Amino acid sequence: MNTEQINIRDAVDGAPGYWAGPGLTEIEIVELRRLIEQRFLARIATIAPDDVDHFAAAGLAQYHLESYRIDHSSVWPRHERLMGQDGIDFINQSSLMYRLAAEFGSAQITNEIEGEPPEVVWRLVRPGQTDDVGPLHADRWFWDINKWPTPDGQRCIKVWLLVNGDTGLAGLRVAPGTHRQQDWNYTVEYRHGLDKPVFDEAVVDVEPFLLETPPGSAVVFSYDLLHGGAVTMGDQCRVSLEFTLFVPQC
Ligand SMILES: O=C(O)CCC(=O)C(=O)O
Ligand SMILES: [Fe+2]
Repeated sequence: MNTEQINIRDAVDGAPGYWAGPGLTEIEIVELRRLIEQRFLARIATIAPDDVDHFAAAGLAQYHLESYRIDHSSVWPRHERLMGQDGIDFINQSSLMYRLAAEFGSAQITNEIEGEPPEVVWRLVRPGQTDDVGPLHADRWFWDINKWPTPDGQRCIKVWLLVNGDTGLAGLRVAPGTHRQQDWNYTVEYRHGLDKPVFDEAVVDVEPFLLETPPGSAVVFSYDLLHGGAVTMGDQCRVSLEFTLFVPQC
């Protein structure tokens, strides 16, 4: 489904449940890559100071060739993949945020816990690593399970951005239209400090597909849409960014 022709709000609230298209300009994406790499190398410097040069030379795209030097899953829990204030300011001033605020009325980056400062999370998905992606889910499930509140008159939508990766070989899978059906069965499991939904996509009649997202692409989607990461194919890491927005209720 080509959603690029429709405006973002109509696609998210309409039949597809998502919009995919150009999100950031080339100049913006270069700057975003730099901001993420800075965070990435700062973390490496604290846990493997002698290896920083190897990781710096490989860069984010070739991180998988050096990741044997560290314990990937313990080094990169969610709280170690947060953008700093400079990254949040950058997103807030981006062309995409202006467009979203104009289309939805207002758009405010939030945290997954009300009252906390805004959060923007980046993600590294290495080629061929099935453990680097999670199962299909709707983001609303996390809020339902954890009883996170939404301010009166507001609702959540999600923004996902591709920073690096091979188009058609890496990125996000979506199941169009699934935001209209909200009675999915999932179980809850405590993992990485959080109650998380566990869903078996093999037992339901949905056909998620990988979106074609060149770097700089944005996917904006309903909090009820079933989606998930795709295992990275090709020979470079997928780097993406995601954040939740509070926007006015329809
Ligand atoms: O990028 C991924 O692998 C999953 C992203 C996701 O679930 C989200 O952005 O809500
Ligand atoms: Fe998600």
